[in-house]
Amino acid sequence: MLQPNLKPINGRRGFMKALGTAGATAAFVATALPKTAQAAEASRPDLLAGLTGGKWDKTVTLSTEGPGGNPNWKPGDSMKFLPPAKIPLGLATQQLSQLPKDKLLKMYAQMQRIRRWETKFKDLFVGGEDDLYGAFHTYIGEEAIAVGVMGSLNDDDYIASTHRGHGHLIAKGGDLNKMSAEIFFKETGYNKGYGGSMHITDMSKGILGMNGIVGAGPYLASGAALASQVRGTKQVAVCFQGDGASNSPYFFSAARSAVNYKLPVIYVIENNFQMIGVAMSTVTPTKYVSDYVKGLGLPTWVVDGNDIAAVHSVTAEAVARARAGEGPSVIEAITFRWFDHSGFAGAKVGIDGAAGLPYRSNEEVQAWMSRDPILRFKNLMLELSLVSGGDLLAIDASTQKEVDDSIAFARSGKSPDPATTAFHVYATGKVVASQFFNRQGFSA
Ligand SMILES: Cc1ncc(C[n+]2csc(CCOP(=O)(O)OP(=O)(O)O)c2C)c(N)n1
Repeated sequence: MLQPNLKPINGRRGFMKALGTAGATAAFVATALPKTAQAAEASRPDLLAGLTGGKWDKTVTLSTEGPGGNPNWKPGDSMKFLPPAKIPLGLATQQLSQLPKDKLLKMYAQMQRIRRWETKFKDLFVGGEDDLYGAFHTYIGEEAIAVGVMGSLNDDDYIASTHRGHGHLIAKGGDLNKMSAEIFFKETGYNKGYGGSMHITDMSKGILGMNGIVGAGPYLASGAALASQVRGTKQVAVCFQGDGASNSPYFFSAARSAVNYKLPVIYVIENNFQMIGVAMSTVTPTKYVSDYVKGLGLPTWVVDGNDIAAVHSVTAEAVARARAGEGPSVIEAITFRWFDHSGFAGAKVGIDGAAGLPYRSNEEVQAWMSRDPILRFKNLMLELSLVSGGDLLAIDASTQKEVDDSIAFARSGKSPDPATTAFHVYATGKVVASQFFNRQGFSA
């Protein structure tokens, strides 16, 4: 379990000052962040070399502020928090090390797919060679949460995703070709080129959809959990939700009903400290976001979201409870996103992390990047001799090829015919009703 070193935190004043002095143009300041991207594996060890005894061996001041509500905090103070450089050995790593090797490699591959697919799109958006447009919220830096959670789910379990959902989709088995084609708005895409990043859905894989409505997920996942309970299928539903979404009243009311009905649902709060450019602690009166629902009497766990072993382990416990009919639980995973909220301000081709954003410092971004969830997982597996370096390199190459192939697939697709604009938008009442009644064993 993660026990951050809670210290008094910055108030609104410090945050507004940061906003005011940095200004929007600072988003494009030349970056001092490590040159990684395709050469990631080569350059990251250099970054990490400074971790032992170097300046990153201590916590850094977060301009975006950590979990709030500490009774000791005074406006203007700052809070220091950073997870350890290495995944700590303990129960969670023991459990992880007992997984079959092919499962560990699959989890690593899923993390690489997320990282490399989004990095590819970052380079394409920033490079400007393609006619790419629309929102694109990166998940890079948060991969251990989606993959750790999915590692404890079955294929037919449900997930409700968010606007920042590429990682959830990929971890649940989303098709990279169809995802890429959708970003290019091609008719070969998941939404036939009419949805873009934020509406990708794949019911065949239990993916209830990415969703641009912040706070909608708790109801969607709770509804799926109710359906599972009614049908007696033992499927579990997971709701991924940001710290911002967890401030929505929908979260509380969904969790309350889930407790009442003992629904098999798990709310996974991805606490990356930021809601667009607003510091989480400026609107969160409690120490952790998950504290909001503690009074309902359901389990709430806080874990290091960059530690795949911790996420996987706690999810396994939550899933076991849910399948046993013991009801819902909440996992709050502490993490950080490497890029801007949406789009690529401060990002460059071939470089990881966005620099010069007005609401957080480069130092902070770099410190979090040195806690790269993929590198930590990789180092753990090598340290425990669970896999070989060759296994991992082969996955790096094959996932990169999948990503590149998906871009070629997307480019080769056709844009949708405008005459089809109103297709696939509405279902007739009859179709919907017959689907419902058939499922219930009635005829329409
Ligand atoms: C109902 C609703 N209100 C406001 C927005 C605008 N909006 C988009 S993302 C966002 C912040 C979300 O923050 P969080 O839930 O913490 O997720 P994160 O982006 O940090 O992953 C907001 C307010 C929206 N999309 N939907």
